[in-house]
Amino acid sequence: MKTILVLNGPNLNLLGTREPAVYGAQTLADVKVLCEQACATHGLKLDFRQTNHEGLMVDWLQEAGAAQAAGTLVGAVVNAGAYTHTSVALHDAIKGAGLTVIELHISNVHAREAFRHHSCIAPVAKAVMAGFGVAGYGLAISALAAMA
Ligand code: CA2
Repeated sequence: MKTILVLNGPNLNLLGTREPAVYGAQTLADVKVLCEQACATHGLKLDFRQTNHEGLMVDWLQEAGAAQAAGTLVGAVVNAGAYTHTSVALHDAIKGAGLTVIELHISNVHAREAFRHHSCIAPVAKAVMAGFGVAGYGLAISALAAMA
């Protein structure tokens, strides 16, 4: 059974505690359950992670690239949070690892502040999803499953 990595970046541990108008009321634990159900539907295993640390995201992306190359991982759904808009390190990690990534945002970043319109990750992502709320995680997993 192959695995899908769902990787969440900074502040996403706060999901459901503040800004419900932007991010909804569901917690990250709720999102994990949603992802587990989506993976189970497609006969896939889930590896669900969150960190506030950019370097740890780089480490995990490198490991995921190696797992994909070894045939045990389909790819990754990555919500890099604010690092999306700033991190050349994440861009380089995804590119260097040869990892299949779906960039995901809960909110429609293009309907928000201008600084959220640029993504360092989009050029090295297979696809980009934004604005579907947390339901986007399930949609992204289905899209990756179709590539398994
Ligand atoms: O819409 C998304 O998923 C974002 O990736 C979320 C990031 C933001 O910096 C991106 O521009 C768009 C922020 C995640 C912070 O999440 C919070 C949730 C509840 C309370 C506080 C922060």
